[in-house]
Amino acid sequence: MEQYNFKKIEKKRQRYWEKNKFFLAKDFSKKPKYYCLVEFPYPSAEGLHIGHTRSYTAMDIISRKRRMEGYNVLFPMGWDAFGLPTENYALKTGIHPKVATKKNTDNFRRQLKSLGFSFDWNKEINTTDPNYYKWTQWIFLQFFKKGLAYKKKMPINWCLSCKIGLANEEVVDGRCERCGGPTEKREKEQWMLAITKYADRLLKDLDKVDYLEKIKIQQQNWIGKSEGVLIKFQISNSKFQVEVFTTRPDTIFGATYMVLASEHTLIENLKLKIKNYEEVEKYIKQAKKKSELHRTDLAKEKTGVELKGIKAINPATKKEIPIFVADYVLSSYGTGAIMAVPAHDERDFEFAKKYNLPIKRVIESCFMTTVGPDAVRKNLPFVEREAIMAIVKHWSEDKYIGLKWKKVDWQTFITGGPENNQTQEEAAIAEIIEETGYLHPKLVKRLEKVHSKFFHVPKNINRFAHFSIFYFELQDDEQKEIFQDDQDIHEVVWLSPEKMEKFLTPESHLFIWKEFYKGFQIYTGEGIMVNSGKFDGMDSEKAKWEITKFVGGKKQVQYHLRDWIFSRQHYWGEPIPMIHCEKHGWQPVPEKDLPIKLPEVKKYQPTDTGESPLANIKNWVNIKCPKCRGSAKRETDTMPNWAGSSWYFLRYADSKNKKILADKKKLNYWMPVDWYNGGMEHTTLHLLYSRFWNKFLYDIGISPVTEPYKKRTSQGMILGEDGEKMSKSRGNVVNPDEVVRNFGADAYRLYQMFIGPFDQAIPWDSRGIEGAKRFLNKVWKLRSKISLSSITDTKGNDFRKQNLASLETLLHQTIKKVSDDIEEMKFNTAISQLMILVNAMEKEKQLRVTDYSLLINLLSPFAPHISSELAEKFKFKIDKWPKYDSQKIKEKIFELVVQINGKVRDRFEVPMGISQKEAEELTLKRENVKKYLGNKKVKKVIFVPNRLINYVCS
Ligand code: ANZ
Repeated sequence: MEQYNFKKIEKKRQRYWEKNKFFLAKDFSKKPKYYCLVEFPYPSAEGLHIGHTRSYTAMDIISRKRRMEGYNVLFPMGWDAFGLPTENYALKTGIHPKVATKKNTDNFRRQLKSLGFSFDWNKEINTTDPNYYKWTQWIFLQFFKKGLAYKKKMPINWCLSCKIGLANEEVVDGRCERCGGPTEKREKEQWMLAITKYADRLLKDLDKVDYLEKIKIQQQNWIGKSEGVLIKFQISNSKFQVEVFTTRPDTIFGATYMVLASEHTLIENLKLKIKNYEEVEKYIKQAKKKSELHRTDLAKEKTGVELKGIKAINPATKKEIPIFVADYVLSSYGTGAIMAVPAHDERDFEFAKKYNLPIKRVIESCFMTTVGPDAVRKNLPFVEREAIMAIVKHWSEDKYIGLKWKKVDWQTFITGGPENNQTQEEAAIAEIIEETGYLHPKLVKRLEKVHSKFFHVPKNINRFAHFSIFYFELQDDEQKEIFQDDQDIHEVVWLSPEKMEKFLTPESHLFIWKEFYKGFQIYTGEGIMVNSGKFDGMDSEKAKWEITKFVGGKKQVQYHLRDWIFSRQHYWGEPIPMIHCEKHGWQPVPEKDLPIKLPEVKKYQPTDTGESPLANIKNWVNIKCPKCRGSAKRETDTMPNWAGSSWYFLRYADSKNKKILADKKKLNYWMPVDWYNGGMEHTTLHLLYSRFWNKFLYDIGISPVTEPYKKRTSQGMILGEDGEKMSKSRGNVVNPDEVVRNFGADAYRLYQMFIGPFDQAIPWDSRGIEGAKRFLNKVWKLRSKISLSSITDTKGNDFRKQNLASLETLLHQTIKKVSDDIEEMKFNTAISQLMILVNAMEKEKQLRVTDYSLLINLLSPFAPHISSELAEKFKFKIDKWPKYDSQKIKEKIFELVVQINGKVRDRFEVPMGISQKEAEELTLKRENVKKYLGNKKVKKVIFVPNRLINYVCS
């Protein structure tokens, strides 16, 4: 039989779609609008990557489904075409980036079309087109006018081989992300965009959008809102003060030293007083070479140098403390200086251990149980109590007593509470004797107090216990008998230190054990104040603000997000439309002069001073000041890669407009984007930058919405067959063109969606694509079974009654599953369900054309070419998404209850409507029924159709 000829058919269908303008998004329509967006690609010379097409196929499926559901869909495509590889290519070959870009975009467009994506090509945009970047420049001018674009000297990462400034995220392990060459820090005047002014709104408005939870969390972390306080520390015998930013003012009594970032001005200011300045200077030079990520990495060994000759005064204890310079403190965060509290901060702890600095506990730990039988009950108040805990050692071995509770899943030390006039020590001894019978414990040591909040199961209360902790050694093995009551509650076990660590269930007991056996344990949580003067005994959360007042600190909200360095010393980027006049400083290019086009250059090499190659074109650079007409110079820096993609979703609404960024009415109609899918690697930068630009454009009345994307999802990566990231150097890249040539676009699309869960990284498997092709051939072959007219076979029987599990149920189940799965991006399970349906259809002798058309409609978003061809052949349409009938979904089976003398002995599923005879036949084969009937004589059988069967026996 004829095989599905994808080569012929796919081309034919693509021509048909194009001719009939099927994917045109109409501005304004009676239909509801739906805006589907995928990240537009950087048109590299290598052509389309398989990673691109995973996202595009997914959103093409959504777009096609939405059209069938009656939406007016906008699904656009364009080119994010500024970027370093094209510039590097120009450097090597002398070919103008414009020429290379044209060639690459033509290739990308051809590839995308060959895959049958339903993009509306009328909306195509290109960020390197002056008609487009005119508006990128215009937006920059608006930022400048509102004071949100400013110039600042910044330490930037400098790539020694590309000779260009890099953003932090473009430096990986101290090397340039693009060329892999070494980088160093340099100070340079840069244009900055004040994204931090929008930090709070960017954070808060995450509540308004439907993003995958992991995406929201990444955005929150990147913004990194931190509420703390600023506190000033006086430098002894000097007029200088150093201000620190801390989120834990409650720990200030434990601040035993202070650390400055290498760039801190105090070092320069007190140069003459610092006795070991040379050593300090050497250290600072080294630190500059390290990236921020490297410097703040918890696992990296801490280094630093003390500033000998100067001291700071802790404003709480009034004591002098040493000052260090260390690279784990960053100049770009907070104030670039910290008070170090080694007892309660991990990095400070590491540092203090290494340099032998005092570690002073000022917060007693407090543990709250949140899971398990002793989890604190939310609605109950706490009953506070002084309590004791005892660690008891064996009289001759290195073993310790643990209590294994019998009624609850608890494994603890000996605990209890002082009664009447008992001292804590007496109480501890009494508990030991009571609970273990051992008569001669000797107190060896008292440990630090620990507090614990838990639900006391036996007493049925929320307990807030303040444990005094004692360490005893048994003098001998003399033991009295333990009361039965105590024996019923718990069992006494002897444990080696290793076993003890695994044995203890409450976190607080484990903490105590580690502190006892391994030494000082750092504690970073909230707790009860200690060693803090008048604040002792206070809850640390409350003490935060009391202490802030006490030391004259002030509240401060800090963000990890930094302002965006917006200058690059490239050629192939949008020129920044600014003019510098000696008299009038930075002046914006008049809007009527936009776009400032990229001039032709002879050499794409950056200048030796690190300026962009534009700096060499004197007749372009030299210009009149727009204010005084005096001589002035153009800015020669260009914008970063991220500029054009920060607002492209708006331009799609009106991509050809020459007068304004986009027509207001069209923006009102299309915005916001209803569903945006893209890579997780763009979650923190592109997503945040574009949300920021949109908010700004909203503020100045351009964008109609405060949030550009209603919904954001993300795909996993497709790896090479070897399970590694696809890369040219590994030789594991799958070329989409080749796959389309050998298997067809439909098989490619189908396989890509079937390969595994959409959000997970999955290796490509060339056998898998064969399977996809076979499946499509099966669908194609089903044609021979189609009966166009009747549902009866030649003998006049309704052939659909031939199978009990009727196709109808499966069809409706499939409609439901495929519909739901597409919405949840579970494309792989949707396809599995289609496969089940096709297998069932293969077993039928004949198929109704209406049933076949349902299958093809459901398949059409995944494999649109074959579906469209079959629809034409059998004269049905692909224009309505199938609906299921919830009645028909229900399996036509029920659970038959089997009773013997009125007692339920079995239940199992049988087809609806079976007769008593059929039910008896089936039940008598069942093991349970056989067992309970045994040799009994059945006197009577009661059968309730579609419910139960009861054997009445003698
Ligand atoms: C004392 C302290 C005690 C701190 C303690 C923490 C725990 P987030 O939450 O990220 O804002 N810090 C402040 N500025 C810093 C800088 N420039 N470089 C490195 N570390 C810096 O973190 C705030 C905490 O990070 C601050 O609170 C400070 O250490 C440290 F038990 O102050 B903390």
